[in-house]
Amino acid sequence: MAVSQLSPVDAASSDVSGAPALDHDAIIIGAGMSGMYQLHRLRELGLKVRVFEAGSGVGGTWYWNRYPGARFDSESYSYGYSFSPELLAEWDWSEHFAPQPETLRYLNHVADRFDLRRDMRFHSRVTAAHYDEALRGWAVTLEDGSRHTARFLITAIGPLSAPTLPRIPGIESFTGQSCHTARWPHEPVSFAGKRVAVIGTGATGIQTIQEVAKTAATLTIFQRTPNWCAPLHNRPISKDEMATIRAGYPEMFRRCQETFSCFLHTPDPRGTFEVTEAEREAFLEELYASPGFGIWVGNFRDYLVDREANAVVSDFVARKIRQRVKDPAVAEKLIPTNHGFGTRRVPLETRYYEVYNQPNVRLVDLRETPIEAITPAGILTSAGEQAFDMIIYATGFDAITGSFDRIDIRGLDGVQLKESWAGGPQTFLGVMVEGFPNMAMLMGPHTALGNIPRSIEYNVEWVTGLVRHMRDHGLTRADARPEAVAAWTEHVKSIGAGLLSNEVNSWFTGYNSNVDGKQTRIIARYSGSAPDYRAWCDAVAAKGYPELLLD
Ligand code: NA7
Repeated sequence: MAVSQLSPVDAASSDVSGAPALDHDAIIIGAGMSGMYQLHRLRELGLKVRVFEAGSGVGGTWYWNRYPGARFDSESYSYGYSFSPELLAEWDWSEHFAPQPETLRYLNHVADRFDLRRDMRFHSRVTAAHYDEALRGWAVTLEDGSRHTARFLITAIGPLSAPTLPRIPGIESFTGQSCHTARWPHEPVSFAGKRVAVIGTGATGIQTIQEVAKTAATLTIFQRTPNWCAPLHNRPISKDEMATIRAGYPEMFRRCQETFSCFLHTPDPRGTFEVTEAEREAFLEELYASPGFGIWVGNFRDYLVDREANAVVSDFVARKIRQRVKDPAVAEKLIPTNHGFGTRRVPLETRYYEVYNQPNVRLVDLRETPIEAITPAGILTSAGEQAFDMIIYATGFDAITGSFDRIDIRGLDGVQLKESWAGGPQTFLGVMVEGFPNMAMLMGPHTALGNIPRSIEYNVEWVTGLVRHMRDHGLTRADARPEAVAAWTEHVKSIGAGLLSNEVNSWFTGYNSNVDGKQTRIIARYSGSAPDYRAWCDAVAAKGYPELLLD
């Protein structure tokens, strides 16, 4: 079927039914990993697609997060696209956990290879997207005021793309250099001879700190809440090893489809107390010595729901921190006390704890001495002022719903998405929202995140399948039925019941101390298994989408 039968993009002013013409079949917001792949798939269907991207290039997360030390915490080869055998055949990863510049190169290579840029517009931040029933489509407004219409609106805006600065008085007054990690300059930044402050000790802060500590004259780390970190154990990939990895791709991607969160690691079938103490200790030692997320997502099957089991794992990691940090008082400050291991995203590190043994590094515990202000010269805590040449804000994101909140998205009757999600997101499969016809979310709230590229590919395939179904049946409007949204939202809630991570303030639970209205925890993610998630979605498609109102 030709494009014009799906939507009247070729018509001068109106289609055969008299409806006003649309500029595009689909508008995708964002040229990160999900937007790139969605563009590719929809173009294969013959659709006219436009991607709007705020940045100057492709890559999304890997475009924006160029801070020092940024890299994969998942095995590189499991974190690329799997859809193209040619792409898999031609791309070599240089490290088991690739650094950001390599990943950005990879995504640029993908954009070149599939000629994606010709349908992308950069420097084009979307400020508003309004559904228009007369169009049976969306009108998208850019920062420059221009307006663009399409049948489908596909958000590929990322769960971690709306950076948040701390709400500290005087933040604008600082006269040195300062930067949020997700807005890092494109030019190289030198720390040599500089007095550097880092605020924030999440996964980003940890990667930044271990890098900056190598060259800064002094590095002062402002920590509000310590996180449980574990060793990354990165190493280069030799040519021979890459050949072996390549030969094993089909098997590896099959494994990713079977594991709980699509990672190469998956929970150990044993319960924490089903083994002897010696076996437990040996297993934890093995995990601590192994690369990647194994210690987090490949640990005993019950430790993320059973408090006692969790305490055992936490105690093991606490002992490691005490062994690695020479000053016992500093070690205690680095050991979390308000949440157990694995209940927040576990930052992976390379000699992070050893940084605190360096003479040029100092830890400031904000629970003891809170920041009172940023001053022109530096940072004022309750213990006094310290001068800096540079302040790095590794203070995280308004996660999962934040990127939606920053666009004025309105559905039927002008209802604003932000308003309708004020009490927490309500979705169908994390993809559709009732009252927002023809809008599909990639990596939206209530989807299975896990190994994100794997989840992206599945999400994109599902959305592509829906668009294909509509094209094949001459349908121009899809909305989620309210009962389907209620049932899915309830399912997401019930599946998260009992998870210790849902009792903790973190981006997993949509908590952000720096954003108004985000100081309550919500169920933001689908926390069941990825195979279960796919089974739900596949069943919907196989039945012909009865949960959607299609016409
Ligand atoms: P995170 O994990 O949300 O970490 C943000 C850090 O910044 C965390 O340590 C926060 O402490 C700290 N923070 C935030 N606001 C403040 C203020 N106002 N004062 C002091 N400290 C503050 O974000 P990341 O960028 O590290 O990681 C996000 C994800 O990106 C990561 O999990 C990966 O999946 C990739 P808090 O814990 O709130 O006390």
